[in-house]
Amino acid sequence: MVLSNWQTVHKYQDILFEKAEGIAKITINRPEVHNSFRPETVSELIDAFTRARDDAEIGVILFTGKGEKAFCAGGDQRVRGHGGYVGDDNVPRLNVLELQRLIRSIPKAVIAVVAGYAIGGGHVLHLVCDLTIAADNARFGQTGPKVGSFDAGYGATLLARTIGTKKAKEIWYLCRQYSAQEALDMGLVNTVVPLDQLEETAIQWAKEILEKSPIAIRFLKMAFNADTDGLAGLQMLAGDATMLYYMTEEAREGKNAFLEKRKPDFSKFPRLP
Ligand code: S0N
Repeated sequence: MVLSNWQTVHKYQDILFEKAEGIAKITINRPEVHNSFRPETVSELIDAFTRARDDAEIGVILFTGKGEKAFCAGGDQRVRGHGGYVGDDNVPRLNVLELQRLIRSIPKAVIAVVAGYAIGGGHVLHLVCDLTIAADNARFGQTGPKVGSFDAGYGATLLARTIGTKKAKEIWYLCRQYSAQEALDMGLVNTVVPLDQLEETAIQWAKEILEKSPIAIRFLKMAFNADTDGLAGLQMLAGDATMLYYMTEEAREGKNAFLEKRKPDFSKFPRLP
């Protein structure tokens, strides 16, 4: 099923942000450079993902690239300067790291929808998404050591967690490209579909997730983060536990007692095993 009722949520220069039926679609719209990102692209992505996170109507986010040739070819090498990628403000930065953290911390499923190249920093962007649906023309790989860069954060460590350390080292040390089928075989993507079925498959997966309990999905995602992200991951999981606690009578008793200037009575709440 392809949705025909996508509505533009917000207009940007480098990206598209649409939504329909509980699904957000965020698209890098720079096909002329294989959807590589400059600092402004990343700032817009951060803004769109933040809006999608805060929109209670949205339960699943699809992240994709315009056209069939590339999901994203990483940082725009034309603006790589001394110490980072240089935007209109002339400040070098690596703000894509902030975007990686944001995608992981959004308590909703984020699905990378990959046609063509997912290379360099673009490969890391699909990696940090919860799921990846690949078209049969997708190509995966890292280029860092070949082009004078590296992502030793999630780019290396989460890759090792995902496909194993030996394979992750091969990908980074040799800078080869891998087909969609090879990516599937190594557990780097969830499924491979014909290119012309990419979007409809993504929507089908999104709709299946939307039928599930949002709090269950939220806690599962945060538990996966807690496993990989140490105290920062635990903080996200704990934050969600607090959110749930605020919804209980027991937590409300504490707040109400304070506001009513009385001693809280927690005796009526069970101490379950
Ligand atoms: C993807 C490749 C293999 C495709 O090859 P193909 O099919 O032959 O197409 P091309 O003719 O090469 O490309 C089509 C047009 O697109 C332009 N283009 C492609 N990629 C980029 C890019 N990354 N930047 C700018 N332009 C790009 C081509 O130039 C061409 O345009 P025209 O026709 O006008 O010449 C091939 O394109 C390829 O190898 N691309 C480069 C891939 C790459 O090396 N990416 C950068 C890797 N590094 C990062 O992504 C950095 C990430 C990052 O920010 C970071 C984060 C954390 C820590 C560190 C870093 C860090 O700085 O590394």
